Amino acid sequence: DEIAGRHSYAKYNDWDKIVSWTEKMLEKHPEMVSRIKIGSTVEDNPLYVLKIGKKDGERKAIFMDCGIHAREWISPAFCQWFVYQATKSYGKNKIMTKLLDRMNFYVLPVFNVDGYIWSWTQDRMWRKNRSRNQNSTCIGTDLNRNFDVSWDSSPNTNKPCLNVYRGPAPESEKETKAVTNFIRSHLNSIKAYITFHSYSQMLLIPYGYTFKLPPNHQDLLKVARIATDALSTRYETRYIYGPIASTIYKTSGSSLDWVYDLGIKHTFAFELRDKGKSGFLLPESRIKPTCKETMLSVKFIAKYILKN
Ligand code: ING
Ligand code: ZN
Repeated sequence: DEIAGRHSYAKYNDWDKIVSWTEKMLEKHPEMVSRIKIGSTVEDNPLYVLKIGKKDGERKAIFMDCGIHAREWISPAFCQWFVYQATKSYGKNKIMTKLLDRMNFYVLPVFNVDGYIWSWTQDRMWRKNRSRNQNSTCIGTDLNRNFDVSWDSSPNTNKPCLNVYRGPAPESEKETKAVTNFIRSHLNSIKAYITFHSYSQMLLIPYGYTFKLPPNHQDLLKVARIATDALSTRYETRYIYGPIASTIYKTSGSSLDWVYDLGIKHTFAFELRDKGKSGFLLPESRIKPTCKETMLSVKFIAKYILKN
């Protein structure tokens, strides 16, 4: 409405604006966009995945999620930008046309909806979801420690008051369950998984729960190298890349490791801008540049997936 202002790709948009934006995308591109409700949150908000691409027949697909952590606002901004650019450049940009003719993108623009709302209304630095914990007044589970992969193996994730609390059990959270059910039921088509975080300027590959390297490490490393090279061509933004454990820190129960061990052998996590100057409070003036350079990287990964 007038007072609250309109959706903008150059601004951070609250949850209500993102929901109406999904509706606008459906109306604008009915032949290319569909919206799938994959579940709901603790506070009964819908979890929407946008499916982008041709609707007939089964195609290779890439699953992307944004906003698993509430305060990382640049991440949902990128998912919105991706859907906008992809649909807008279909039939105009050769590469995007080819990608959308031959594959589908499943885009979850906000994974942690309740947390995202909380970061807008109560606590800008909120990270976790908003579920109640037994025997504790502290709220929330870190959804990126809640996946059923080496769950609870790092000792610092077992207390409800911690920012990286793993939850009471693997997939205990409705948000995690919705995503894992969706990915499990689309295992035939999903060939790659990309998850977007901020901040640090990194492109991460498996594993986080171990220093061991996966069998296709060399391939993943090569893709990450070329993808970060592509990203830097636009504004010379420097990204480092490598396995989660040795590049950022050891983690257990992350979505990336879980998807990888499920059998989807191309999984990537972006830590978007910046390197700490503004951190989670990345100014709105940086949204478009960040999205534009990241798009180059994601397009490269998609081309690679299509070929291989
Ligand atoms: N960083 C991520 C975190 O969950 C990460 C790093 C990404 C770990 C992907 C495992 C997998 O801690 C932030 N900033 O959230
Ligand atoms: Zn994060």
